[in-house]
Amino acid sequence: MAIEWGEDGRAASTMDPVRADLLQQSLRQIPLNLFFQPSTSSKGGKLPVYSRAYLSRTVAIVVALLLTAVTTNALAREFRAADTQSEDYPTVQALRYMGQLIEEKSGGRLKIVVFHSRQLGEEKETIEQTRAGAIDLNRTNVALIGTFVPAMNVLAMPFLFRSIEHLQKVLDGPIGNEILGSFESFGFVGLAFYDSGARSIYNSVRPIRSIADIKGLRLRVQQSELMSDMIKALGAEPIELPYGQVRTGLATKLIDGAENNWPSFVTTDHYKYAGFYTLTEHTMSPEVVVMSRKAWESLSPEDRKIFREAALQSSRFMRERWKDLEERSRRQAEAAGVTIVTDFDRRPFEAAMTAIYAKVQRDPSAAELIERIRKVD
Ligand code: GTR
Repeated sequence: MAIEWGEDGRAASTMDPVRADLLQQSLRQIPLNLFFQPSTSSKGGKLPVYSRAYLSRTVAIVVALLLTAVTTNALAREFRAADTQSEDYPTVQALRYMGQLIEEKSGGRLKIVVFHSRQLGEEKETIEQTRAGAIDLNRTNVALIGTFVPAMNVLAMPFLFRSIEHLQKVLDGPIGNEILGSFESFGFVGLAFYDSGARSIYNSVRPIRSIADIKGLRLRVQQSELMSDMIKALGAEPIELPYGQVRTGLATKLIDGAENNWPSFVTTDHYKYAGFYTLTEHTMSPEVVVMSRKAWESLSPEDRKIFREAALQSSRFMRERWKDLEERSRRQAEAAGVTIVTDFDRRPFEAAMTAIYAKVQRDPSAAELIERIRKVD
């Protein structure tokens, strides 16, 4: 009997439960097959007789199969990673790159399978599943995971970072490390931050040049109380929708607009429905790669090191691709006729955020973190 191998070269028992079951069934069939072994000494209605050599060969095969199954199972492991973005988006590419590094460094024992384009569900659901341990890794935006890990909301605060350089300095330094370290009590392990540029407001109704132009617009926000509060404070009506429903929302006029960075605005086709993009750059909420604590606890200290290093390297990989994509996306939107408003009065936008800060700063640790971030120059 031949061992059944998966497409990726692993024994069937390390694959999904259906395949493992198939292997077990075939193992169970071996002794039964003995009764049908043609034997020269078995004639007429007599019971078959087996040679010692035949029996010991069969036992050896069974033992070898079981050993292969057990050892491969103990060593090789596949981790499921979720990302809402499409296959060619840099976050997905970066996760795949992380997977390659992990596979190489572990000699093929550890692999990552990336489920992009919301294959495992919308972002909020996948975060819940990651916390529960049903998904091993997740690349999410901090605004979404802020509902579960409060320090993440701080990174999504409007007008907190003075520039992308300021943001990067914070994330690459001790504060970034500390924040990544704060995930554990919430069921996650923070591995690395990914770039996401700045988010700006776009809509299909009118160019926004002043805060008055926003009044009354129905603007989609991520499923985040902070983001809803922010849009409300600007005088618009926030509509919380999962990422995958925004395009239809714009096409059917359920919403007038939304807010996002250049690559998301373009790769999702939102730019085809919302022709006015104002460079509000109201938040620079980065992306974060987290692992479920359950998966993390199952790793040896050496394997944890492999994951951490690979995540860090993938974040550099991501950074190299991001700037270029941002620029290309902006040019694509411009070429398609999107009006880009750069001359708008920013101060009233910032002033409108006072109540948001007051609410978040009620938590002393958030207040302290905001202060420390502001002091980084
Ligand atoms: C993108 C981000 C996604 C998702 C999306 C959204 O910039 O990469 O993870 O949060 O925004 O607006 O839902």
